[in-house]
Amino acid sequence: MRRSLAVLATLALMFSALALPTATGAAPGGTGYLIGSAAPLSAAEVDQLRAAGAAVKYVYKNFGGAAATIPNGKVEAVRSLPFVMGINEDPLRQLDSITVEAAPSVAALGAPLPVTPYWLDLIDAEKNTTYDGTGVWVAVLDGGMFPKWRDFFKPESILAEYGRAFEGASVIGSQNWESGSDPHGMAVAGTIVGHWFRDGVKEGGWGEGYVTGSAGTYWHRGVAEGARIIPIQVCIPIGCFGSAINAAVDYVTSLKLANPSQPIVINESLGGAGLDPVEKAAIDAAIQAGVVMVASAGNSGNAGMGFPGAYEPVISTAAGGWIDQWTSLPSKSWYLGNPDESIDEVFVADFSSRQLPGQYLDVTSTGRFMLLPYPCVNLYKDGQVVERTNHKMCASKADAANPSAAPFQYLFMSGTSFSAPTVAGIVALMLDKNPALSNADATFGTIGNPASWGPGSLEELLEGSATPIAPRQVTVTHRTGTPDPECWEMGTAGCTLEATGAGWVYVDDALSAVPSP
Ligand SMILES: [Ca+2]
Ligand SMILES: [Ca+2]
Repeated sequence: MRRSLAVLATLALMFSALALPTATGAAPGGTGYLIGSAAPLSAAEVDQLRAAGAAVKYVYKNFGGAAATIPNGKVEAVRSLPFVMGINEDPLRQLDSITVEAAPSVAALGAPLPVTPYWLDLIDAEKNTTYDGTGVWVAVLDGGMFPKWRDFFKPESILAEYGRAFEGASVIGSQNWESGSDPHGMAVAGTIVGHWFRDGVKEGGWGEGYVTGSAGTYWHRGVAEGARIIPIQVCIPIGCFGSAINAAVDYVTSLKLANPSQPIVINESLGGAGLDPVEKAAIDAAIQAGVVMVASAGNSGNAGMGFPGAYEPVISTAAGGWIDQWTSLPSKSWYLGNPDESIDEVFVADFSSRQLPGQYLDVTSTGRFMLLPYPCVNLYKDGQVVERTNHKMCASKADAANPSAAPFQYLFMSGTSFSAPTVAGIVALMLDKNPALSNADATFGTIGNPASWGPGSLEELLEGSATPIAPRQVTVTHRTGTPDPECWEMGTAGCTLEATGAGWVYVDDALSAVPSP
């Protein structure tokens, strides 16, 4: 099954800037499928799949199932094999960012930003000076990174030796995580471990002026700067195939089983409709092995959540922001503003997916207008593309030596794509305090009965620490300066659905909830 075409159209526009490292496309004469089985397949069973006509791409190691391209006339032969429990088209997930807001490449070391970005203040990151995620690995299943990722990240933040790329069952060609499909994965990683930020109008995209007030290269903090990112590419410009995501989850599960005392988090800032049986088997194996999985709720508002976020053993994240966003237009200085220490400073974004029956929305965190690495995409101003950068090179930043490189390196990003890594970062802090925490004790139930699913103990600690967000209607400011009405969980039409889960996650409260080991 294929996912939302409307989202695909947007992504096609966004991602047209980006050259794939190799040609990709559907395999001739076949469609990608996920093939379910009760247990990991034996070599003899894989041989039977091949004899039945399946071009097997992945045989999953830690749970039952395989991914393959199968010609239309052979599907029934594969389905009828005695060990095959089910067969479904490879589901296509989409990244949960929404269109971009350009801000000001990065080079040498810089000073820290003069003050904390608002969104870290909004989650009370400043109240924790004890834990930074040291010792925790966060696998970012996303679009990979651009070759110049070292311009943005401290080298020790990225576990390059564990970086991998997995492509969908029906995709021809091989990917390389360092030649990623889009900058989304870098923005997600930057949320967690921080990034270098070069504040300058030349590279700053839309509008004039500086975020900081003066040009320069600054260190832009992340939620868990001691954590280390495992960059894993599972997405290509049209989306993220379930077969590739499952292969990545299987890979991370193997890492965990080989290093049982190593705390590992998976972040999936992506989603789509439905939960495939092989996907559930992959997630269950990972979580039972002690990997903590965090996912975006989705950006579909009242249309409801995406999976895997809606599956209860996964920690799902809604997105909110700061009520004072963009109030200092045309200056971007609001970004370094100082929110009051109150839950009333928070609003819930209208795009953030609401919880529908059979879905589990857990917590809310920042996912609105976060300044993150996002080079080489089309840029928007007031809703319109103002400059296409798809003729520009993405391999290096724009300077005198690289005049044809795309000048725009940072964007104000929004989406549950960024509330998920905010929470993944907070989970990394919790695991820094107590590496034994996990959701391995979650209730996994059966796929067709969401009532049979239950959260694990780490999720319960996180939710128990969250601060409820009262139903409310507020008018905030959009980046264009126009009023932006927002409402959630009220009687008002369009605002009735569950939007916040257990509430807003504060770093200090989440850490206080963690028992010492
Ligand atoms: Ca604060
Ligand atoms: Ca959950």
